[in-house]
Amino acid sequence: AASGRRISRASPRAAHNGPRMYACHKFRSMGLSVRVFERGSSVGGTWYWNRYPGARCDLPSLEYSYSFDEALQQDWEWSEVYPSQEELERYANHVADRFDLRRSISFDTRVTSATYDPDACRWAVETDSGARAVASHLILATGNLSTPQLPDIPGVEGFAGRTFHTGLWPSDGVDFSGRRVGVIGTGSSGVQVIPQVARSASHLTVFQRTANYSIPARNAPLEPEAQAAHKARYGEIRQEALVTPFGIAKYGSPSVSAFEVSDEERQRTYEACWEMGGQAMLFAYNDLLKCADANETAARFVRQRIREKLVEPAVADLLVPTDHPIGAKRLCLDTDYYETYNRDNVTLVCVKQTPIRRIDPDGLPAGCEPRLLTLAALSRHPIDDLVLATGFDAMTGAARSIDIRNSDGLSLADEWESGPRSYLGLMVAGFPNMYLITGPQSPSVKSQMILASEHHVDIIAGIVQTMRAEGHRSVEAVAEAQEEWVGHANEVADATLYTKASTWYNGANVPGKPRVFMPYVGGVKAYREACEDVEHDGWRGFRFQH
Ligand code: NA7
Repeated sequence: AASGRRISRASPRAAHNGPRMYACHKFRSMGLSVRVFERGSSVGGTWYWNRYPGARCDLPSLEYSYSFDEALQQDWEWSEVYPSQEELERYANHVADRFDLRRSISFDTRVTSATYDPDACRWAVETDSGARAVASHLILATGNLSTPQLPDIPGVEGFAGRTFHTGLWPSDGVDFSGRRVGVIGTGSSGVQVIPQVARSASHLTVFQRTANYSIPARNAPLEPEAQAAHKARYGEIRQEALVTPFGIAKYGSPSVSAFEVSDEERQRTYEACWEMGGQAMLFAYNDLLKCADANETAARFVRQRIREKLVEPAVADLLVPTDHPIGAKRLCLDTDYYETYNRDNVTLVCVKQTPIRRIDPDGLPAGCEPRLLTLAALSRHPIDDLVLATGFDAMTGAARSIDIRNSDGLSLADEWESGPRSYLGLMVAGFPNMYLITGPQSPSVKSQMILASEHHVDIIAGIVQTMRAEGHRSVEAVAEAQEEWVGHANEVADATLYTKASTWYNGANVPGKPRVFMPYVGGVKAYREACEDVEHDGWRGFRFQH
């Protein structure tokens, strides 16, 4: 049992490993010399760090996996419809071994700085282990949800008990038996960890700021016949995924508005989506994330279903989300989340109107006058262990934490001070030979991450091939092309309901972070077409130099 990782605002950065492993494989196969720096002690990235009980991907296993190697996708057998952290970590280790990737990876190594030398057209990279590297191409595969965010609550670092952030979970697990545990945060991580902790803790107190919509995941064993049928047409299904809005074949591309059908038909559709579980609800109609009235039809349905799960109406009043459109915050998938609040060892404390002002070392979150609502009519609870399910400095946190400087001495952190700007989420004007994987203004977190990462690695490989063939030493995004793309990405986002909630998509969860909507939400299909056009136009918007 872990004694608890010391959590501080300078805690290590986690990063998503998917793109780095494929990049390593791809670039080595092109005859390039590759060096990967990895903060963790092994592969897995997100699935190495987020090992809290209940951690599970909210996309189907057969889709959330590499497509680059047909033998790999045929050989690997998934055991469940939605992959657990443990299975994803095993998969990552399998891929690392199968493609002999470890020899190119320096583990336990954090990149501290990268400086561009314009004469040599090279990046000089330094790390906290003293290892250095010089590279013609620098790829920031630093992840979108890789910098754990501590809540902005005084005292959180001085808490005398054990503190755990879901995104930095101890590798040897945590035993909560007989402990009084507090969880802050009810996003995807909180919704997954809360039912698990409730089972072993003597008492669990959940501090909720914003009630979220959560849908039953309906995870189940993956039947061998279903897996075989999927694999028989794996290639086709991958292609189908690429022409859907979010790169997920399972949910298809809705073509009908919520108001093009009768009330009865819409109700039947929502019932079917609820029974199917997962993210299906958001893909029922094509205007659910564009039209507030359409969205409300789905939101109303889900609110009612949530209410039905709760024994105590007063608890339901707090858990039913009312202040944002469904899907504007990442839709959560759960197993027994709401049912957990029917347990008599669980207390829900709403801290929206009365935020936690301070955490005392002895574990009494002070300052809030909580409306304690519980079946057991419990009052305030001392806490032995604190679980922070408080999310991440998303999409830019990891890249901005590295001291990356271009030839003018300008840092990427300064360049992005008023919000990130990039060309296609792939390059930043003024930073030659430096590439992003699933960067801001690309579909990234609004798509299936593994396919999105492979797509970006393939594009970078195409750029590098062009440079080799034509004898170029540097490539850079053209500032005007970047501005045009950022303008388009903002326009697309403004036409949706995503901007109607405070989320990590728009930086609202990090005090002082500029409010810029970061992912591209024009859809995977449109994005891929835009990238293809750019390539067919001789890499329009990229400037190559000898
Ligand atoms: P999220 O979705 O950012 O959730 C963080 C949660 O922590 C959310 O409920 C926040 O409330 C809450 N929070 C943050 N700070 C505080 C304070 N000071 N007081 C109370 N509550 C607080 O992170 P997750 O790790 O759950 O999920 C991130 C993504 O990973 C997810 O979307 C999936 O894509 C996978 P808020 O909503 O801001 O009011």
